[in-house]
Amino acid sequence: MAFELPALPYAFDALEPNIDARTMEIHHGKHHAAYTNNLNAALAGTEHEGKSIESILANISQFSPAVRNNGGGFFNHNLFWTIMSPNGSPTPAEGTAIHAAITADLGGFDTFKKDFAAAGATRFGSGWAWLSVGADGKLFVSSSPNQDNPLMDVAEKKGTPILGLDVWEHAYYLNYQNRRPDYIESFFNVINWEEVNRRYLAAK
Ligand code: MN3
Repeated sequence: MAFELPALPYAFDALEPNIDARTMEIHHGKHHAAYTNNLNAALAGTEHEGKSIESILANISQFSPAVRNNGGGFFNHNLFWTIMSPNGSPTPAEGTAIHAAITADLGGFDTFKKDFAAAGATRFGSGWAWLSVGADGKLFVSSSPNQDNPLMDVAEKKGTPILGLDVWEHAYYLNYQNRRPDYIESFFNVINWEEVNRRYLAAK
């Protein structure tokens, strides 16, 4: 079974004005599609064909750069589309598990937002900012280069990512040009905290 590009769960223009329709169309239809196709091509005819993406990422040090880059790209964008929503909100609802965990593990929402934004803004070149659940069950913020992520055995900080932000220029350059911090600020308007909370509970 080859990996398939998932449909976007909303229209290309649904996240306007925070993320513009043209960026979403190219990002999903070209970039994510290419990662998916290239991952399938890299696995075709090998013993790893048919394995889950999670099991491949957990042992990524044993794979080729093509599988690392495209497998990461496939997984990361699958996550990215689901944790955004046109009905998103800047903060998680009080009373939710993720709200309580951000307070308990990360010193409160404002500290989390500052640390997460800094992780994205200071990632040199291309990469991702992450909010993840560690093996100890606690939340942590990190960033990774290229299409790496915290599920990979090569990650500096390993865990289950529940929120990710793509800070590659292809994710924001049409609308924000070099203003990555403005893109990061706008991202906080469209976070689907219900989905992040669901992923948090599943990862625990
Ligand atoms: Mn991308």
